[in-house]
Amino acid sequence: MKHKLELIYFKMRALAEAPRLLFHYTNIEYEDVMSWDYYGKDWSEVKPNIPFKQLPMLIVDKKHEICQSMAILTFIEYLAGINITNPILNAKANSIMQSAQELFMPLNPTINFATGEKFKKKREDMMPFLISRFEDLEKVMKENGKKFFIYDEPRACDFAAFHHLDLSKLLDPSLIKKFPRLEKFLEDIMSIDSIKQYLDNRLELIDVSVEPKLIIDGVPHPTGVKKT
Ligand SMILES: N[C@@H](CCC(=O)N[C@@H](CS)C(=O)NCC(=O)O)C(=O)O
Repeated sequence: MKHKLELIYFKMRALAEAPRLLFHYTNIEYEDVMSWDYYGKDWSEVKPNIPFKQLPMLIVDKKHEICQSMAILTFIEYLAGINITNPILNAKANSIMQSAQELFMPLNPTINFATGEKFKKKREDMMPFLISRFEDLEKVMKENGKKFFIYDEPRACDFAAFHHLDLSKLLDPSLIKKFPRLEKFLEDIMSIDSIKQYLDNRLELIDVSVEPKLIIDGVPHPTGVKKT
């Protein structure tokens, strides 16, 4: 059964990214919609009525509101029929997804919003955590001996990990280079045709650490939750 799928989000490169990657990988049609375009109102007015008061949210058939990016990812896996049915492997995939997701804070807000000295201080403060988590992820990947975290084909957990590892390049491009197996993982994801196509065409994030903006229809817009 084909559903109408609308992914509601803001002007930032953060938690909608893994669902977008998975939609493209699974070739499932969906629409990206900014919160203000969907609701015709400022986020401050919309927020109190959203199930968990944050985005991304996937609206299914104009009826079902699915919040939480990991729930959205799992839903897409089911829709595509690529959900992991082996309970052990599924649990392992979930632990990878959650461990990747924990990189969200403070990595994503720093890349999307921090500037100047604040950016540098946040980068310095988070580095020990990033290094430790990257080490953990690299170790899991080496131990599993597959091309991706679980199988030789990617699943939701891979796209969650990809997003945060890829974003780290905008924080400090030298960090990922210390983890050759993770770098190879990123290359393998990026070389999938549908993913390459998506990455080549996604909204460009510019002026990170200076005055971050997304280029929308050729026009730079400051990142954030407000219509500009
Ligand atoms: N656990 C949630 C976190 C969602 C989240 O932090 N959303 C942020 C943007 S990335 C948000 O809605 N910010 C606006 C607000 O909190 O008012 C998820 O994984 O989806």
